[in-house]
Amino acid sequence: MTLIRNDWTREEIAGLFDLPFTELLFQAASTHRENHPPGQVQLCTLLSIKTGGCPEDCGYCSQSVHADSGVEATKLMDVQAVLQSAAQAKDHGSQRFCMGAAWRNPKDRDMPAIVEIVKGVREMGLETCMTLGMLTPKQADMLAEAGLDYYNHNIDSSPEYYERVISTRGFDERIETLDHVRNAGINVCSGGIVGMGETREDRVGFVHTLATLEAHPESVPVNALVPVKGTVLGDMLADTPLAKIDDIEFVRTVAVARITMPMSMVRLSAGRENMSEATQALCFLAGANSIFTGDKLLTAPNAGDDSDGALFAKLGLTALQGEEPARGLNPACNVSEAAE
Ligand code: SAM
Ligand code: DTB
Ligand code: SF4
Repeated sequence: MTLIRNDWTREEIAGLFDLPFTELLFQAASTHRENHPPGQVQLCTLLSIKTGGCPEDCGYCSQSVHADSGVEATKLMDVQAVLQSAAQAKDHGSQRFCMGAAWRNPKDRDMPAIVEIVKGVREMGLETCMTLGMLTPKQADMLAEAGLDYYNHNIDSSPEYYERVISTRGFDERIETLDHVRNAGINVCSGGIVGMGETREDRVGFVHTLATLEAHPESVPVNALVPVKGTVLGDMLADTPLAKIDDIEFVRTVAVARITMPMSMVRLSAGRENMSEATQALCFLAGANSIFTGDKLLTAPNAGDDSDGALFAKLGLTALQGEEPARGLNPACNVSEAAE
């Protein structure tokens, strides 16, 4: 097993990004093989359980009230309707069911329904993941008690670039919620978005933040910005197409995440719809071992089961089976425990 470190310096991470591409990929693929079954990719399904009308001003998001994206606001879905969707996801071969709500934070009055959903989805034998915005320690404890396996809360970018994309909350508040999730004993899912107009240095700072957390997130989603018309970043990208992230630079980010966080599941998340098969194949080689399946993410279209099935067949990839650590901290991601 590879040594787990959380003392990476920015210089070291910048050095990885700077490696000749084939050397970087070789290192990332080697790290991947040492720690994960190569050729197996975890399938996750996303469901938006509360869409739109979010008071936050994240410049990339179609669900912000500050965006003019045409996404309609809905109330929190009925528990039974969520469970029905989860059952479908399971039938389609998903291992993990991820539920997202367009909230700054859940209100205490929402928690009983959320708890019921977590319990119901878990009873079906699916891993559960939720992303509901900022949590109080008490809310994190309630989710833990309900049996939530993962909580997704992205840091999105470097601390410096974060404040250029979002003004209604700070980077430190993101880290605070991650602490509450960790302290409650829920596995942490945290990553970000590449292609928001950030620099290479910001991508270094983004990976550096995650790789120097006391324990690495068990899941690290790497999203490519899905440019949505009516959002600040979607419109910026439409006006300046050259700002679109270069495919090779995207693959480099995946590779550096894999090398610095060897045990984590690195998820090739949003943006696959606009990615060639060859770029996705390079991401799998670079150590991505999880994807979202189905034809929809939260509000944006996704590649869809048919094209994913064809891609997996072409690449000889199979769905990850078998047990991941069911619940609680993955000791392998924890620097102090891994060193023992
Ligand atoms: N409201 C909660 C929050 O912000 O934590 C949960 C939902 S939010 C939609 C979950 C994540 O989706 C964001 O943190 C962001 O990383 C990602 N995301 C949202 N819009 C995106 C887009 N247009 N392209 C890529 N990723 C996006
Ligand atoms: C994550 O990092 N990516 C997913 C999940 N966590 C919740 C969300 C992607 C959202 C893409 C844009 C949309 O569907 O609106
Ligand atoms: Fe709201 Fe989350 Fe979208 Fe930000 S990313 S506007 S917090 S739903």
